[in-house]
Amino acid sequence: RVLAKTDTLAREKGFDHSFDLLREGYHFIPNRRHSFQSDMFETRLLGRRALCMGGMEAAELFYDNDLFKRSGAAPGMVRNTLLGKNSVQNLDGEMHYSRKKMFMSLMTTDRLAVMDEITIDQFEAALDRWEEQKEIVLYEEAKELMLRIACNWAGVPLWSHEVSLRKEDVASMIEGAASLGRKHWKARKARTRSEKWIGSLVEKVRQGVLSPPEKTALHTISLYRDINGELLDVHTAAEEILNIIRPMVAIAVYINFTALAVHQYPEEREKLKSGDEKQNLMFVQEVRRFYPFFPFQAAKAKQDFTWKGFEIRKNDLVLMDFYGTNHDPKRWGNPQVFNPDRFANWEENPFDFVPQGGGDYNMGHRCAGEWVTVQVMQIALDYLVNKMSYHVPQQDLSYSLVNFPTRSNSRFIMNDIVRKA
Ligand code: HEM
Ligand code: MYR
Repeated sequence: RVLAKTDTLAREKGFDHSFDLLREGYHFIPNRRHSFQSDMFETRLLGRRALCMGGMEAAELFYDNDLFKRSGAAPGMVRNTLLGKNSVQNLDGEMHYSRKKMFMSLMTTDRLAVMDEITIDQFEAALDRWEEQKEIVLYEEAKELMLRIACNWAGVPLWSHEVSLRKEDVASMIEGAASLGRKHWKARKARTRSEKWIGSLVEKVRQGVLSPPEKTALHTISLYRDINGELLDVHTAAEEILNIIRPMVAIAVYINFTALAVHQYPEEREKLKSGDEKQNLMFVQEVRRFYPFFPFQAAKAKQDFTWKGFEIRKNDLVLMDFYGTNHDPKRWGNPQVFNPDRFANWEENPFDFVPQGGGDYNMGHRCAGEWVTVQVMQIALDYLVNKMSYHVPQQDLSYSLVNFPTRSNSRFIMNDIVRKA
C-alpha cells in the first residue's frame, strides 16, 4: 500500500489516560469522538499509544483481516480472567478459521431448537421455585438458570452440590474481567478452578469413561482436531468449553436489562402482550442496542496503512468502540431513547449494530453465540410479559455507565410472583 497524504490524527494530550477510562467507562471513546469531531483519535492507555475508533465505517475497517490481528492485542488482565490464553479470541488466520468453524458447528438449526427446549424447561422449573419464594433477585436467579441451561446444552454434567460454586466462579470471570485488586485475583482463581473442572471432563471423554451426546460442546471440543490433525491440549479445550458456558451465564446481564426495560417502558410492554414474534424480536434487539454491556474490543495493526487520511502504523493498538457505535447519532436517531420500533424496517448491516461485535461469523471474530443470546432473551421476555405476574418493589434500578460490565444496582428484585393461567 502506498501511503496517501495524511491528516493529523486528533491526539489527546497527556502521559496516560487509563484513569480517565476508569472514570468515564462506556463514554470514554464516545466523549472524545464527539469533542474531537472525529471517528478516530489517538490517546495513551496502559502506558502506550492507543488509537480509539467508533461508528459504522470504523467497524468495517476493524474487521478487515488484512489490516488487523488479534494475537497479542487483548490486555493480560482480560485474558487471565474473561477469555483464556490460547482461546479462539486470540487466534488469527487459518488457525482461527478452523477453531471458529468448530464453534459455529455447534450453532445449527437443530442444536438451536434444543437450546429453546432446554431454556423453556428451565424457566418452567424456575417459575415453580419463584412462586414459593417471597422475593427473588432476578440477576442472581438468572445466572443460576443460565448455568443450568449452559451445562445441559454443552453436555457438561452439573451436580446439585456444585451449582453454587460453579455459578460463583463463572460469574466472577465475567464480573471481574475489567477489575483491579481483590476482584481481579478472585476472577483469576475462579478461572483456574473452572479450567480444572472442565479439563478433567475433557480427559474423561478422551478416555471413553464419559460420553456426552454428539454435537454438544463437550463432545465436539474434546474431540476436535486442528489444522495439523491434533487434539487441543486439555487446558485449551477447557478454555474453549468455558467459552460456551461463561458467555451463556453472561446472558443474565441481558435478562436483567430486559426486565428493566419491561418495567420502565409500559407502553412498549403492551405491544408484546399479543405474543407477536416480530414485536418481541424488535424489543430484544433494542435492549441489546440501548443498554451497555461489552464496551469495546482490541486489535493490533498488521501493517502501516492510512484510513481517511490518518496514518496507522504496524503494531499500533486499536480499540473499536461497540457501545458508542450502537449509540452513534449519525446512524441511530435519538440514540438515548429506548425505541424498539427503530428495528421495524432495519436493513440488517454487519457494522452498525454491534453489541456482540460485527463483520462475518466465520471469517472474523463476531460473537459465535449471538443467535443463542437472542433466542434466550426472546424466551425470557415472553416469560416476563406473558407467563408470569409480579411486583417490582422500590429499589435502586439505576446502573453504572462506568463499570465494565454493568447491571442494575439492585440486581432487579421482584416479589409476589405468580404463574399466569
Ligand atoms: C465473541 C459479546 C454471548 C461465544 C464475542 C465478542 C463480543 C461478544 C463483543 C467479540 C467480538 C469481536 O472480537 O469482534 C457477547 C455478549 C454476549 C455474548 C455481550 C451476551 C451475553 C455469547 C454466547 C456464546 C458466545 C451465549 C456461546 C454460546 C462467543 C465466542 C466468541 C465470542 C466463542 C469468540 C469468537 C471469535 O473470536 O471468533 N462475544 N457474547 N458469546 N462470543 Fe460472545
Ligand atoms: C463473555 O463472557 O464473553 C460475554 C460478555 C462479557 C462482558 C465483559 C465486559 C468487560 C470486558 C472488557 C473487555 C475489554 C477488551 C479489550
